Amino acid sequence: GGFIAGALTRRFKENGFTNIRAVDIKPIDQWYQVVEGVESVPDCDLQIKENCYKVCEGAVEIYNLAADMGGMGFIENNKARCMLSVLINTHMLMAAKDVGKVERYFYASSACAYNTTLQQDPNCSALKEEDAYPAMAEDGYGWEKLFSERMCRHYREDYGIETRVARFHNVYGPYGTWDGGREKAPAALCRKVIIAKDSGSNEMEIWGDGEQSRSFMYIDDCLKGIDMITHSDVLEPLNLGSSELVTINRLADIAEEAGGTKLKRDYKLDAPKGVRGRNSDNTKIMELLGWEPSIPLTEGMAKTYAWIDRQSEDRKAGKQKVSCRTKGRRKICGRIDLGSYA
Ligand code: GKE
Repeated sequence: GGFIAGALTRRFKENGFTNIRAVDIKPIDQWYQVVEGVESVPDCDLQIKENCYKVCEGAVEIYNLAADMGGMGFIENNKARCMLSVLINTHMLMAAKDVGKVERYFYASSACAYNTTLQQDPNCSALKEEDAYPAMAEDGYGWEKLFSERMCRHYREDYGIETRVARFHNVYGPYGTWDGGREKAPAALCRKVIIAKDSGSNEMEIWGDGEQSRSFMYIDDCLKGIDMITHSDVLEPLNLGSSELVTINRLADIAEEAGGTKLKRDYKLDAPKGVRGRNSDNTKIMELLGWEPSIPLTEGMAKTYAWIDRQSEDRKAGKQKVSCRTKGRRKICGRIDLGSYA
């Protein structure tokens, strides 16, 4: 029901796979994408162990992209809540071992697992996989990701669950969260340009001084990377990110170019900023898989901007559902009646 998993579900369906089950805590009307012919299981909180056992029964491949997370605006203000995703990751591995017929188990880790002391300069050297240790991960969210990576390794060593792990670097694209507080910078800046144009305010707020740097990976590269890593023999966590480093000011330029405008910038220095500089070193994925994410940021942002612009128009016309935000109620999903979902 989320951004990346929804896109992955669609990709697998289009590739002709069957017996696909998509699971999310959100009610179905808040799913980013509902794919015809796929068993969709809404209202299913995977922090609850019984739910993991229900949805993993008989599974041959498991892709665990479930997490209570978001952009810097969310994870900086919900550190304890982000760590509770360890319940999802623990229960999903237990279920994979006890009730799955798992040949591959993919776990979505994050660049937030990297040592933050290496990310204090916008001209930072790109992060290599070994830079996660000695550990000093992003508070809350990053430490949970690092812990769950290690749990994946030990479930492979001790129980033979063939786990594979990718560290995502800021994934963006159509169908991603674009407002409501969990959005990341690419979607946020597109939205701000659209609103500035709409309202005639001619101004956009940017968190920080805009000189902080990142790389941003388009969703299609992310999907290809997940498929390749899951079906590879790469046992250790692998970077899955673009190596195109840009400042947030440059990202804002690209959002303005997509909107055909130029705005005054209002820098909010006390807003959530995360690390000063972060980029993906793709030496290892190139060496081991002969591929790296390569969709240019200008190309991905043009598609993302156009999609958010349509969503914004739909909402103004009263067509758009509420911004995708989990209401936060924890529920046990009912007995899965395959007939009713299939
Ligand atoms: N979200 C957001 N919204 N960020 C903004 C905005 C805005 O309106 N304006 C400027 N920024 C700046 C932030 O201050 C931060 O320095 C940079 O853009 C990127 O913020 P982000 O996209 O929210 O998230 P980060 O890359 O810092 O961290 C994210 O990294 C991912 C993995 O690379 C995490 O929040 C997770 O989503 C994930 O681990």
